[in-house]
Amino acid sequence: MAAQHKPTSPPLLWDVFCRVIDNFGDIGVCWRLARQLAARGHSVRLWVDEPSALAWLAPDHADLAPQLQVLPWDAASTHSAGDVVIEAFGCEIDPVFVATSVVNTWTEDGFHIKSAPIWLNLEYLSAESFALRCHGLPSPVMSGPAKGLTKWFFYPGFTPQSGGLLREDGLHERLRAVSRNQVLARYGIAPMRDNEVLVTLFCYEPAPLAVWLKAIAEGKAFDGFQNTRLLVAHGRAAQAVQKALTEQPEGIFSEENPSLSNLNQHSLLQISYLPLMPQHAFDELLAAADFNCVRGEDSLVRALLAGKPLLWHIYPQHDGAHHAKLNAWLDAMLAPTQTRQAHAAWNADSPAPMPRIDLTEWQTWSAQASAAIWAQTSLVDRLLAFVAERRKPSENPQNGQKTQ
Ligand code: TRH
Repeated sequence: MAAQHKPTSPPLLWDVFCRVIDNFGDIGVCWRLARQLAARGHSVRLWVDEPSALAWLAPDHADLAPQLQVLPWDAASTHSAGDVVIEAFGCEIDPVFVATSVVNTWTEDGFHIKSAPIWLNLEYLSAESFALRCHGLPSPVMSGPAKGLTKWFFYPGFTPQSGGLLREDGLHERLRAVSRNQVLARYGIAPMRDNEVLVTLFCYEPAPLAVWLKAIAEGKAFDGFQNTRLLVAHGRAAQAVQKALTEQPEGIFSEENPSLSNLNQHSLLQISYLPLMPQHAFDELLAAADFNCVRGEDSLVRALLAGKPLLWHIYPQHDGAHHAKLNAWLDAMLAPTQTRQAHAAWNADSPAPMPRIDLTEWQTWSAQASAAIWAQTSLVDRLLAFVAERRKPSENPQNGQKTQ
């Protein structure tokens, strides 16, 4: 576990802007970031266009005000920027918000920028080489009300050269204290039986889902385990499972097991559908399980931190760019062959058989991948250091820059 860092800068006012495109990842990441900054003593304004998911994802969010305030995106037009402005995932804010906080100074040859907010674009998580190349690069603003200012690219990532991963202080201890049967009891689920594997499912619509459910129901999915307890996350994952149970692709069922529609009576596979839960409960669920199917961005990070075997359903992009992103991640994580094969099948565009999973080998890999992440500093540690560096007068290219 990496040493806990003390704040490297005095408390600052941070503006985090979040546009919810779809799913829960945009607000999920922004909320974790805002919360972790506030926990380090900073003041944070989270400007969000669609905050409804916070009601279940962070039911205590209102209790954290005034240090952490959740504000409507449009209300930013009546405010000016604090010390640091973060545009999450290139969400394009009105540059006037930043420009009105610029302090100019006059010399004989005109106005110069004396101080300005540090302006960052927090990018999507990727292990691809472009992300490492672009991490920390400046992007000068060439026109408009913010002309003369600089935006900085901040790329999260899996290596010490990247922007790191979000991880709050105290998480390691909290995850280690998780009791599996207590977690199950929260959702009214019976304790685990012997020789039963606990699997969580948070995914989009994986092409081999029906085939894999059949393999699980036949006790063929996990080496050495006959029985599976499957906990399905609310929303798209639950809909995908229900669809797989009712609309089967032809030819995948044998005569003895013609349909999956009565699976809950089947002794080898028990399915439970979970409610939407707060992020801290979601993290604990991942720590309690034997095998976590996660998706998108934030749940992938959480599964890595939990250190349990994980299978990633990457956010599918129309141009197929997600395949290169997936492979870059598998390379970065030094994934063994069976893990690569399973990820290739799980993320394929059409149904492909999933390999039988050797949980012992998979656990060895996951534990190593997790340890490599835990040995590094967190995203917030690196962000604070990055901002402190940019706030040094000599390091900030916009300081002293001539304005119109
Ligand atoms: O919801 P996602 O599919 O989000 C995705 C990704 O972020 C993707 O990169 C982005 O482009 C797309 O949205 C728009 O998966 P992700 O990233 O894992 O986010 C899920 C969040 O929801 C995460 O913070 C965990 C949280 N969560 C809970 O807290 N409780 C729950 O019950 C569930 C199901 C999720």
